[in-house]
Amino acid sequence: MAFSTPVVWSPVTRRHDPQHEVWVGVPTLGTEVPGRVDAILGAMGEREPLAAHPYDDEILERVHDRDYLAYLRRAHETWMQGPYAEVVGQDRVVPYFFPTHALAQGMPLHRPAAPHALAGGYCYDTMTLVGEGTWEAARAAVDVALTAVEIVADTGRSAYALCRPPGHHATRSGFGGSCYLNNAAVAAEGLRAAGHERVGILDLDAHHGNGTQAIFWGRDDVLYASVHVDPGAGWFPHVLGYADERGAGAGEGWNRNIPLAPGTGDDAWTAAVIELTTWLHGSGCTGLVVSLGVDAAADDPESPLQVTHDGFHAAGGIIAASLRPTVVVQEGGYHLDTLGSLVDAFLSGHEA
Ligand code: SP5
Ligand code: ZN
Repeated sequence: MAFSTPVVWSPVTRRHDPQHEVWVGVPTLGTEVPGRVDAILGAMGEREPLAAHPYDDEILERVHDRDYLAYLRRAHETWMQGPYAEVVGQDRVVPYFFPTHALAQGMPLHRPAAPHALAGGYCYDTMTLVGEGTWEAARAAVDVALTAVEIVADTGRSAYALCRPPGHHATRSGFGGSCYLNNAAVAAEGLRAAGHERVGILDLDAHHGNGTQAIFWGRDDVLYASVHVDPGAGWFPHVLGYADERGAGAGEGWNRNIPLAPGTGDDAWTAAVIELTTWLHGSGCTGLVVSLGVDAAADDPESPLQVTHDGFHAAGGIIAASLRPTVVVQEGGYHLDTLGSLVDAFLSGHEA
């Protein structure tokens, strides 16, 4: 092994324990569990684990609206002032009312007074519950990402941010898809602040990173490129992630999506990784953030893609050969038995 990637983590990320995801109206067992942290740490071998340092909100506020951050920081406390735990046994924030365009029809809406109505203005699905330690864990994951950025800026070599909860579905002002704060977007802004004028984000998670795409949609200084399962085949995030989404305004042409059919395996997936990496490199990016979800793996319960350990190993190598330094940020990946070895496969390919 030529190089051993530093692994940045925080024990505070274990404090988010959503227990359930409400899917089609029914509480199902949560998939984005605290044990994911330990499954990954346990597979890191000789790599050095480093505890995250605390950072202020300066970079975080470049990514998320202040109003959103203020809401999320207090969301669980506010919820617990309502009667929900007592009346129905619900001690986690779950929206039930969504002020969509179909409701508003262009009229100005008032801010809802009730916490159970307020939640739907920020959370766009019913699967992303906010509990006691959610804010602390999500905020710690941001520190994990920023510490990895600092290592990359100091050493010029790659670092791995073991972020949890994941982030790529979080928009400037909203959460969903098990994501609250967009760690990869924060890492990209961190690289910009460290002097990289143009940064690429390569999203390998099985699901399209609609939040990251939204954050940089109108910008030409952070490019977003994603390979994922085709939302048009019925997969989350359903309404975004199509190939015709190319950005707008200054961002026009600086967003790329490659949706793949369910069942797609290593060959077509790694070909997409090559295409997107080549595009980011050719577009003048000098720093890279990889949104490393490993839920595209064949055995993952949340996606129908069929990528293997060899595929992730190859992706790590493709990226290392083309565009460095890289901040690797953990996103999804839900099969606890293989989660760690899939991350190890990517990092080993990146180090070779
Ligand atoms: C970061 C990430 O990978 N987020 C994935 C969000 C996709 N979730 C959609 C879940 C669809 C239904 N799954 C049923 C699970 C039952 N517990
Ligand atoms: Zn995913």
